[in-house]
Amino acid sequence: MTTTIKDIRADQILDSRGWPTLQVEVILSDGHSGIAQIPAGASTGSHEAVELRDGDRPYEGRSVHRAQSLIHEVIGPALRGKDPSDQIGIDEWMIAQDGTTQKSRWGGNTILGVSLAIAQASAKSHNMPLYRYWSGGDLKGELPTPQFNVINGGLHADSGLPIQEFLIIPGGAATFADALQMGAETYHALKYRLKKMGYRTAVGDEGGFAPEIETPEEVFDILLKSIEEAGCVLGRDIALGIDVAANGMRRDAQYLWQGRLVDSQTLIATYQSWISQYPLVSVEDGLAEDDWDGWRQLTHAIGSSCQVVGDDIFVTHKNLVQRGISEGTANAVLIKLNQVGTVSETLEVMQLAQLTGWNTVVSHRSGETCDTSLADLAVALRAGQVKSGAPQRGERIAKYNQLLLIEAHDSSLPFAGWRWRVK
Ligand code: 2PG
Ligand code: MG
Repeated sequence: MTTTIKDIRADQILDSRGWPTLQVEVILSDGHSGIAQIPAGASTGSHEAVELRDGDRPYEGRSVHRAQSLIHEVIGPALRGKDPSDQIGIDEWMIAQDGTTQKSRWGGNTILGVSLAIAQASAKSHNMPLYRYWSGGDLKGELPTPQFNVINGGLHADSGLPIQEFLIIPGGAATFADALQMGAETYHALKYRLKKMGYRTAVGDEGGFAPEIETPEEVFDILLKSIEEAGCVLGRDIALGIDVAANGMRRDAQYLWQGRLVDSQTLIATYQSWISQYPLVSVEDGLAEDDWDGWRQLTHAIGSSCQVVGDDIFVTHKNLVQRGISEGTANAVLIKLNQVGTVSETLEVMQLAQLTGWNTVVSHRSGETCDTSLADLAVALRAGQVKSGAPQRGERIAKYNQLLLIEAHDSSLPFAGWRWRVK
């Protein structure tokens, strides 16, 4: 007897920032079920799938009871009896029923909740871990290199630092477990160093420290020392990355950078000078989402020695990534399931980027849950890299622990290591 969807249940839970979000559970006729919990961003791209929130209820209008009712009254009943392994068919049906370009009628959170819970349930029904189900049942996965966000600024902390994320990337590790150890030991060394220097060690939304350090250069210097203090060799074991999240600094055609208005060229020159001074190998959202010409110049200027990652500019959307590929806008794309709003569209974008030779970085959101699907996604699609905050805070660690356990239980999977040239 073929397995079918028997019921779909939605609940309102809280995310890591204490705001409401959705949990969706799909129950199958064979008794298996799958659960998805949906994250939320703070520094969002304007073309992301729109979240459906109540607007006029408690939690400052952020409740998701409308999404919950939609699932109970419309989506669940319509999908009852459908084959859960038909991910594409079900996702396409929801996209068509929503009928808007940014999923604003049903909500990207509603649609992703159903889409992801269906994948979880179907994997269970196939008696496979999710990463194996998503890789088509064979063993072609790979453990990703983590990017740990150890210093938070921008919209994720009130440190005053203009850059949202300072990342350490242990691409020289031999295994994911080694990479996690290097990341965690550096994180601890960083904490002792910050304390010794008189900075506070309170953390931001993604678990990175949020000290009131004046300039990015001082942060780089502190990071380099902490990496050495943790016994790692710079450039060989660990290199640096940043997520500037430049949308937040955009002022008309310029950028507000350390108290003054500057143009794209100034920022590009700044990144170039950092690359020549520090082992900086990845720059995410160095410019704003509407600055396509600037992005092309940025990639031309630094793309041969540095990973140029597009997040807000591409929002995990096929058309925008396609445009980026044709125009030479970047050489890597950040992948967030809830930016586009379905599993099948996310898989399609990853495959498109990889076919072109772009790097892919599977990412969490600043508002998270303990859902670990993104770890499985990174393994299954051989993303090469994953970004899930600091090695601290339960909702961030849940993803890293999932990767640790996948590696421990499946010794056939290789570790990605560096995916680009490191100077
Ligand atoms: C980013 C993400 C995750 P947010 O900009 O890359 O770190 O932040 O979820 O706030 O968009
Ligand atoms: Mg980003």
